[in-house]
Amino acid sequence: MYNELSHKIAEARMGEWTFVSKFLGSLLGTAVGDALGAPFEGWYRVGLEEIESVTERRDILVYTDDTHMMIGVAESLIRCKGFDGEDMAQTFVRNYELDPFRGYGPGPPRIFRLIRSGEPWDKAAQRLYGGGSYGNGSAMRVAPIGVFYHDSLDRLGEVAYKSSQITHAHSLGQEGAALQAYAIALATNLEPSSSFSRSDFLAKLSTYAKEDIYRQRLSRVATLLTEQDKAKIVAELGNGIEAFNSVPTAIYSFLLHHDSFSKAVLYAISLGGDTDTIAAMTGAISGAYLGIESIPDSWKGKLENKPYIEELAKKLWSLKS
Ligand code: AR6
Ligand code: MG
Repeated sequence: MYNELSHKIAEARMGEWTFVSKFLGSLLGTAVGDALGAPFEGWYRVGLEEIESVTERRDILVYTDDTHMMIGVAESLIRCKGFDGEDMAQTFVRNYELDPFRGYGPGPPRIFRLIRSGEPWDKAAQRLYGGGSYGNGSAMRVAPIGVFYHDSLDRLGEVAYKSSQITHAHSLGQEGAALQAYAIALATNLEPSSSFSRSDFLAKLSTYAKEDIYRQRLSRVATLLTEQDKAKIVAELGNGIEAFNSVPTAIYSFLLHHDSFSKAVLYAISLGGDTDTIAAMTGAISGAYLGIESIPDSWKGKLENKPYIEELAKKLWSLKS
């Protein structure tokens, strides 16, 4: 299978290679952003030199639950050749049980136990936080859905909501996942060498958003693109663990530095707070736009489990071609 895949990729025409590169960029972009941001989770703000020196001193860039769950999303999409809620839920449970110490938020392990004891995959998450979680846990893992459904935006929305339903049933958690997936799909569809209109990008996302808090934050993203003061960015867009306090911030970080993967991801981390997740989501959008070549070799080369994540991205792509 893998040889066949390598052959197919080698034969891909120029235009197709761009898509392979974007699938790789978004999945590895998630993992690199997550691993780079992880040491700074909970910091108030982070200096750029600090991030670079800590990263240089590390031999392996170890990822956290963000990437661990993103891998589960990709595995299930590949196995089922598209979304299957039951399979994705069981994949999350299996992966968690094999490797539980990845820094999971408090909610998902409780849901995995409910599912393990027979609770249906689309019901278990409603039992948490009186109506479901609005944490960013379903948005942080959504890159495989964003790239896989980039050519079918209605289906993308439906799948993003359902995939969120497994662990994050609150409408704000679900919409956070759908907006992040939609931003990745839009970035996948853009030609990286040509300039694009940031206001068009935001207008498309705003039309897609139904919840007031997302519409309001997305409208602030446009005006804040000229703002230098990081305290103001955090005050207006957030840097927290809630989806509405982090998805707009990731979209902002991407748009602010749309021509550079490293600048976008370093900026996201510099804002402090939920650094691994905001950087993972920024990396997913930036990698989907700029492709795998935009991620510095010094980061890619040290990423834990890189060959496996690459294999998943290539398999996802090959299902589309
Ligand atoms: N009401 C009040 N607080 C809530 C609600 C709610 N409806 N929903 C979420 N929270 P959780 P995650 C708060 O547990 O989203 C890792 O570090 C509550 O404080 O569903 O998977 C990753 O790197 C809850 O504990 O987990 C991410 O940063 C918190 O949001 C993060 O965890 C997280 O929601 C992902 O966490
Ligand atoms: Mg986090």
